[in-house]
Amino acid sequence: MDDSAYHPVPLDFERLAESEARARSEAYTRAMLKRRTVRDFSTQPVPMDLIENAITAANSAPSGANQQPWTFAVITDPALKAKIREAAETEERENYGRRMSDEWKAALAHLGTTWEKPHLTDAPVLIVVFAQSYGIAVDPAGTDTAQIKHYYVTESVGIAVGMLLSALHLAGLATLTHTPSPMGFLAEILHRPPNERAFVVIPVGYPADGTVVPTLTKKTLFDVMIRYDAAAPSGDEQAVTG
Ligand code: IYR
Repeated sequence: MDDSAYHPVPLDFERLAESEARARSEAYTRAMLKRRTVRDFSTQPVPMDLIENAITAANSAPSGANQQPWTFAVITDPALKAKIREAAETEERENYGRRMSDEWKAALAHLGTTWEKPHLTDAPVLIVVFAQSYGIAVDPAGTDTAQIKHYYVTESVGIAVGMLLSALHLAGLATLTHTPSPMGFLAEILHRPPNERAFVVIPVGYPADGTVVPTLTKKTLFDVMIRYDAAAPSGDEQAVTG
């Protein structure tokens, strides 16, 4: 290890009383269980500081080698939103009409999605998250650039997007995680550099009046969590079996 690069500082950590930890944990879980993906947005604008705060939270996400390989493009310009909608719908018309298998369309049927994407123009804000496949270093004179290898880009950006969705939800905003496919048009329309590829489009705003959402259930904790505890001492009446 190159020790000259390692300059640790004391951890700023607040150990919570268990009761406080439990209260916060339950409040967070309760709030997150109310998150729903929304597809019908009001055109009402949202305060930009809420968007900035959420992106600041997302930008604190852990990432491979702390390279933070992401860019959050925040679009409020109606003309740009219209361009994105048109390009997304062109791709999605192909997807729903030809490219998606019957099996895929059957898997989506309960969500009620179609090729039409009015949320791309109705939502007051679109956040397009770009993943930086590699970094670009510019020399001090600003004349030369070099490519910097990035690590665990997909994992890092996925974690940051999860934190972004959580932060936006807790700020009282509705979101949609939209992945038009292919997404190449986004880098083009938004003039992103060659190291960036679109990862997801997130319309953000308030639900339109009368918004409905699909009936969905989530897997239970017992479906998704497997415990590996040490076996209880033999003869212990309290042994956990399930
Ligand atoms: N990208 C398309 C189709 C789609 C695919 C999945 I997997 C979804 O969970 C939802 C939609 C669209 O946005 O309509």
